Amino acid sequence: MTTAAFEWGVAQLTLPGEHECGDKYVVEPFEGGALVAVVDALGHGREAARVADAAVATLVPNAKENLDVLMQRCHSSIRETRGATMSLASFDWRQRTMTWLGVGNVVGVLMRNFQKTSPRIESLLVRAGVVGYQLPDPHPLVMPIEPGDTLILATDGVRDLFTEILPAVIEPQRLANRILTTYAKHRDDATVLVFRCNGSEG
Ligand SMILES: [Mn+2]
Repeated sequence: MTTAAFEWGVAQLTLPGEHECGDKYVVEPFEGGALVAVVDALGHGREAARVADAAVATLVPNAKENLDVLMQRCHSSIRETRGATMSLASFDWRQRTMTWLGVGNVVGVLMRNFQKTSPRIESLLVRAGVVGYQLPDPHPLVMPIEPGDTLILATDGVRDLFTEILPAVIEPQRLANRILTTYAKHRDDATVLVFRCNGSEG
């Protein structure tokens, strides 16, 4: 999907034998920015899907909120469940920033615009914990972004070696497909979300 401000794509695989995927994602634009998130509920199947849905239902209507607030609200809304790992990114087009917060093992990689010099690929720090069970002190990180910068989020059903095929200057949906095809582990649900900034709301 493409808008003036961004372009994105997602590729997912459900664990064979299961009817529902326990990985869920959010791309929710709001005035001046967008929230991007990937949630991986522990385990798989229908029960995992319900937990991930509950987190998404908390994120979407509150997309403009600060990430520490969002993480705390998700923690409350899925308490007493198996819990989830999740990574959140909030883009601010005017400030040209991305704020990042990850708890658990949803990997985040920021691939810098190809015109720029190294480092082109930055791995985003995630904090140990399980949302809904054990939430670490959330310390969102704010980083500057440029048009063309690309965020990649991947759950642990994807081998994190995928950075070896980056940077690839292809449209986000094709990059998501390529990463999933090459790096899916096939023993868990797997999700790759690719989100590229275009820089303005037009
Ligand atoms: Mn997983």
